[in-house]
Amino acid sequence: MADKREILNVGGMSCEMCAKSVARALKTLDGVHHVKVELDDDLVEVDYDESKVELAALKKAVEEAGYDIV
Ligand SMILES: [Cu+2]
Repeated sequence: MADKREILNVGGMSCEMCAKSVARALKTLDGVHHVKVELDDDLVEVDYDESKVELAALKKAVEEAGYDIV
């Protein structure tokens, strides 16, 4: 089954470490296959399997890592 691609607008990422933290938080979720952070644009691209993980869980992981879903 094809992955779903979601672009999250994430606030609070100010440097490469932040980008890594967000990417790591998302990648630990089962069903997340690809994460790409566009630091300059505050965007995080996530490819995931909808049957394994919900969008709400992606957002929660970002928030629990200490960043905001805008
Ligand atoms: Cu940082």
